[in-house]
Amino acid sequence: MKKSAIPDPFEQTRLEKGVGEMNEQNDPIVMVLRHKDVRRCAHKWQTFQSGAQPGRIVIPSEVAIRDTRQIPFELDPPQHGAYRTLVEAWFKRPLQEAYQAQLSQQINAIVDEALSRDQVEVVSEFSLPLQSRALTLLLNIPYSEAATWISWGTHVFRSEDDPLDKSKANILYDYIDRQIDQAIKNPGEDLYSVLLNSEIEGHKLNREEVKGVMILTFAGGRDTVINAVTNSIAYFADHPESLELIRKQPDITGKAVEELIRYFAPLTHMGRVATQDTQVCEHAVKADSRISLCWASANRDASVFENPNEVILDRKINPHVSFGFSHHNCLGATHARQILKTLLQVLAQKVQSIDLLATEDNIEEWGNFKRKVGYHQINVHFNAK
Ligand code: EMZ
Repeated sequence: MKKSAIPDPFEQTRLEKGVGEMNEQNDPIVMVLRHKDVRRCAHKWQTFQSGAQPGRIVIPSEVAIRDTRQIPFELDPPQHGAYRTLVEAWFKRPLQEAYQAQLSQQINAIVDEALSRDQVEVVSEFSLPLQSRALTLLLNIPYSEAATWISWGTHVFRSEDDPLDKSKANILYDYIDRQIDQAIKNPGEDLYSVLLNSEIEGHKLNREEVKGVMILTFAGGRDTVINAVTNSIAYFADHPESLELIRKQPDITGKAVEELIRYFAPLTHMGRVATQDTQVCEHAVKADSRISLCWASANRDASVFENPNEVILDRKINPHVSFGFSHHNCLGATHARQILKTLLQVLAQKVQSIDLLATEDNIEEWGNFKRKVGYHQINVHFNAK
């Protein structure tokens, strides 16, 4: 098996039962594994809600480390729709030419720097700075601010030996509080100021609501984007012919991005809380217990994807659920897609091949399932074209 491969640990259970089981912080979870069921349950917000206690739909649950409701992520219709509509246009800005030009400049600079070095540790020296710098565009704030975020490391709620680190969460919370204070004093064109000035159902967004959107923006697109970028580098290291293919057929870049995201599934699953006794695949789900929508498993469902464990860069039909499904589909997806598209273009243009020197896999454990989601560390050498 190639080093960059991401195996599917759910296959057998998905075929045999359709659901897996796990327990996390004394709170059992029924994992929904089939593509059809994942999409169906994502739709049924009356039965499987997002608006439970803040932090509970995240796995591992963050109820012990935060109270602020992330918006619009931890809301259900119809409230969800009102907030979503409010922020949607802002999060579509990555479609603008000027945004794309700046992003391309940033990614060119990171790749140039990587090419100039003997060795690069991709997670901390490539993907993390790339993600943080790109986030300055999404927030529309000065580039220099990225240095602070880089110093936080790859996850804002987790540290190396603590999967739920309250002191780390507080660093983000205090930081956002200070930024909101500044935006109140000196309003600008940044996301904080825009939110503080927005109205919903006749009232100005309050501080807690602004925080809710900002925390989601920082947390939701961090380890996910870092994993997607890192896994892409590993993939191209193992598959120089794929880089060649994109070089020769740049038109497939969009499809290639979708396929890599399907295969990587940077976020393994997301929870929901049952509002009533119900069932999934004839498996009982009790009121107030959790299910998980397992995007990673649904993406390998052979009844939907031919050769699901292969990366087929120009895959024609690709209804993957890596960005979730239904009304809660990822708000940051436009930004994430643009990052990956630009990365692929720049790599194809400037990089001949990538040597894998050393890797340490990041393996998640969910009950009996062990899933590789990315790397703790991966050292490579980039060879210029
Ligand atoms: C939450 C979540 C959102 C959570 C789409 O995912 O991402 C996780 O990484 C965070 O820990 O708080 O934002």
